[in-house]
Amino acid sequence: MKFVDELVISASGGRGGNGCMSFRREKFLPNGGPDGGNGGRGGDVILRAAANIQTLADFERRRRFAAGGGDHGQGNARNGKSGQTLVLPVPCGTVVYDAENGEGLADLVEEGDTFVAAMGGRGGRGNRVFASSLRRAPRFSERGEMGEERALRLELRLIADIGLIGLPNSGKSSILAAISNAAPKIADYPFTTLSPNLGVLSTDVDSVVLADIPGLIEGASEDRGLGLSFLRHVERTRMLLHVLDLSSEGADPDSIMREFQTVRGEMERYDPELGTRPCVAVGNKTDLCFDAAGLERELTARFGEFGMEFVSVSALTGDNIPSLADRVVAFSREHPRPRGNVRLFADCVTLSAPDAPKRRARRQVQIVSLPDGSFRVLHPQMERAAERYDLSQPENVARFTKLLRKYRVEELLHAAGAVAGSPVSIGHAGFDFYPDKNDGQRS
Ligand SMILES: Nc1nc2c(ncn2[C@@H]2O[C@H](COP(=O)(O)OP(=O)(O)OP(=O)(O)O)[C@@H](O)[C@H]2O)c(=O)[nH]1
Ligand SMILES: [Mg+2]
Repeated sequence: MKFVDELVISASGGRGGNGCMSFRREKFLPNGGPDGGNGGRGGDVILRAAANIQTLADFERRRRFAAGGGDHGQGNARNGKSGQTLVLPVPCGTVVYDAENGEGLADLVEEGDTFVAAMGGRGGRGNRVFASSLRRAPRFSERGEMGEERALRLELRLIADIGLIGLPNSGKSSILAAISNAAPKIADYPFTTLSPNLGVLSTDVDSVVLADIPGLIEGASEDRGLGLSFLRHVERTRMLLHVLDLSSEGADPDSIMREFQTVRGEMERYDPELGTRPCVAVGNKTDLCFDAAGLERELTARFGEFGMEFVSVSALTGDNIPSLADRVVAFSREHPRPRGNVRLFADCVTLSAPDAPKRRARRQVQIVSLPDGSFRVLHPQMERAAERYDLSQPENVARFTKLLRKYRVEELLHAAGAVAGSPVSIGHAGFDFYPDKNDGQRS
């Protein structure tokens, strides 16, 4: 399957169902009480990390996702059903950003990690709820809220313990195949690997995940070859295996060290932190070497000067592969993956925690005067109210007016220069400003 590791999707939560205005009507009960039910909550769009997915390719075909709307409330006190939640599986290691401002929102690392991409709207309340001893026959109900709408940028950063890096054709994929369960494509030309491969090396007790990425060449930081972007998939590893071809023509310790420095330089240009990551140099293709033992001795000494270990293997014959595998497993055991704090952003939520609307904070009303002489009232609560209150019902107009008074919108509009007849908008609702009557009147 095609490997895709970055894209933008849009998610919209379902609309809440409308509350119902209705009164009980029965044969011998002509003036029954209010019995309009509540609208159902709109469904959420949810991203959930799944271990069996390796790429974001599924999102290439479809990028817009909408959860189901809530059903409307009905008479006879019947509440509407909640809208269907839409769960979108993503690979482990998916980082979620707000596509508009670039803010990091969530990092879905472990299987089952969940993020609410777009919350469904609340259902409107039916008139039954508004009945009280003073108001026996409320003739109004609320409309459902719109669901949240968001554009999200998804970026995959694979989660692996060990990363394989090196020049093209050095044998990274061959080593991955030799020590793990992976069966990547292997061929004797550069850039055989075009997208990362993951492999699992299992032991009796634990398992180690290795990531093999496309080869790096000199100038990768100027986008030569396949560039450096695949390095993001080894950023989260805890150790690197730097694979070196010991058999290339004229290979001697000097040229091998130069090759090592080239790849390392490119990598550090991408992220200097990768240069400090524990790293084992792996000389490959010993079967083709004339004096493998001599080369090994010399390179062990040279890498030793850097404080690095050197291991030589042949991925083809399997020579010394078991000891490389042991080395990898031992490292992984000594440096277990930190749980919990590996996430880039902490606020992943799980579905089991009820996601109470978090948008309750009271904010100040802001009035914006527009060039066409109209005014816009900015205030989350009032905008939502304008959406909820079905203003074709006169009692709702009265309730809304009360809210305008509470927030002293009339005074604020005055101060902003509104005069009688100035058009005013709040959310989707439009009014003309008539300060002397009530606070505003629906146009
Ligand atoms: N003789 C010999 N050939 C090897 C050995 N390891 C790999 N090869 C060969 O070297 C070639 C390149 O191997 P790959 O594993 O595809 O190399 P790679 O580093 O993944 O290459 P890219 O994906 O292009 O970066 C293939 O033809 C392999 O069969 C080895 O130990 N001995
Ligand atoms: Mg390869």
